[in-house]
Amino acid sequence: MYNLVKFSRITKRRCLQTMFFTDIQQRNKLNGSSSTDRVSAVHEYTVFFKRAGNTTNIHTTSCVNMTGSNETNEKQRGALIVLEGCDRAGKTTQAQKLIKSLTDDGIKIKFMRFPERSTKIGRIINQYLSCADNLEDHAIHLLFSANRWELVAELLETLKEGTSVIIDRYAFSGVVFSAAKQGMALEWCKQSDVGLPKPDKVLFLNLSPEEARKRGDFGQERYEKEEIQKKVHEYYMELKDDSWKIIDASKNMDVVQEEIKKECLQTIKMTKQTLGKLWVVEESSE
Ligand code: NYM
Ligand code: MG
Repeated sequence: MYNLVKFSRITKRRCLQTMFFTDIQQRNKLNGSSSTDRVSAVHEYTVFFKRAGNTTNIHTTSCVNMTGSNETNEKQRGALIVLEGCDRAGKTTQAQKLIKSLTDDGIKIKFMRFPERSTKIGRIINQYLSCADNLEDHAIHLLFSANRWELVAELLETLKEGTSVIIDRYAFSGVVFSAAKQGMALEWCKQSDVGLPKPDKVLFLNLSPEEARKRGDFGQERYEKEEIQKKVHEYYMELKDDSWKIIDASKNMDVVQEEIKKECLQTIKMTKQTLGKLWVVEESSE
């Protein structure tokens, strides 16, 4: 119960204190004794973690334990790999080839994509993207984010059972496409996705606007315009960190596929048991 908390140090502490407070109140009610105050709850909380020798650890984890503390026979979790890029970079084609090729090699793999248009929220997003409906910029941003959160349980379950997941677009798309709009700050756009499972690897299919233009006209969906794509590209570059690998998507399709597959295999091989949380700052001490 207490090993999954991975917010900021202060949020974690408050959250645990509240859990203790509720537990103690519940216990007192059952015992017929008087209700406790918050100070006593905080005291019990401190004593509990000191006794468990866990005071430092509880404040430093910024990850999800995928196995549970009592299991001796740990099952290796699957890797979480995300494909990102501007529209027309070839993500969907590459993802489909990749899934087939990894499955043929006997690797347990599942494909997911965002937006996932089949859910209730996804249907609203689809209406918005196809310009059949209009929504306020912040509101649609939060719906894109909600569409990821509604599938987190399924994602974690899949990883836990040892299947790797390849996702076509994730929170990075959520941030960059919204931030490209007037009055939408990048930092604000990140907030609703803070704490999502952090990908082990982000493969960014990089294609310049000039190369994208050579691939023919954009589609009819919202955002499929060169000026927007340029801004989207700039914001992507602001988001990238050490977990990103930039792949030159202008190369021949098979060459790109080979590079993507190599990165995936390496990521699957190197995957550690703990899974990070997106944009949660790691705390090193209390
Ligand atoms: N998009 C995608 C967003 O604006 N926010 C998001 O959170 C996500 C996941 O939807 N132009 C945009 C990027 C794309 C569009 O994506 C649909 P696709 O991969 O063409 O279905
Ligand atoms: Mg598209």
